[in-house]
Amino acid sequence: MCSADTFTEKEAAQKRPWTHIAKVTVIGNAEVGKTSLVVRYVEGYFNPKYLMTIGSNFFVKDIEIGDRVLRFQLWDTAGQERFGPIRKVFYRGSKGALLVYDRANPVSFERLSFWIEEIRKVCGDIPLILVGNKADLPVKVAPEKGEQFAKEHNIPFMESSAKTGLNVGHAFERLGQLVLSKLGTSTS
Ligand SMILES: Nc1nc2c(ncn2[C@@H]2O[C@H](COP(=O)(O)OP(=O)(O)OP(=O)(O)O)[C@@H](O)[C@H]2O)c(=O)[nH]1
Ligand SMILES: [Mg+2]
Repeated sequence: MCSADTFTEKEAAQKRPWTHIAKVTVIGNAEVGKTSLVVRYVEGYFNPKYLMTIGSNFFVKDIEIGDRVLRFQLWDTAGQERFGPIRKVFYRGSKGALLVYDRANPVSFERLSFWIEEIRKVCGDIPLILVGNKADLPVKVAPEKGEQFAKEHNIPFMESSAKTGLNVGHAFERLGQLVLSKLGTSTS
């Protein structure tokens, strides 16, 4: 018998670097810093230039949570209005989402309900994390407003900066914890 025949699914699972896998999506208005947050988190740097996302970007990151390793398939979507129809296709199968606004741009905060509705229509009641990004810039949306909104929608909230790195890892890890607790014992 050749060794390929004896390579069972169980053995394959033991060789994997991850124990769980989940698709998560990053959503919010254009220019709030979705791509910057993901790039900071996965690749560890910040680009001050704005390069509009077209459709979506895809990244992979493994995170350790206790004795488990969650493989995050991160879908960074395009916030520009014109990408609405294609965004809904990218949402499919998401187990969680990072909802981002720009603390220096009140319009992006006022649009939060739109984003919640859009993702819930496709993904149902998945865990969300609310992030007020660009904490390094002068504040135009008071943190209390972010806290209040998050409380009303029963989702965790934090302020972040893709530029300085503030709370970037923390936000994704918190999302990972929530996603894992919903996945329960299944691997995906
Ligand atoms: N000062 C500061 N600038 C930021 C921060 N995050 C993002 N930016 C800048 O804001 C601009 C938009 O950032 P992106 O990450 O491209 O925004 P986006 O949400 O992905 O935009 P779309 O792809 O169009 O939906 C860029 O010029 C970034 O460098 C931050 O935390 N602080
Ligand atoms: Mg982008």
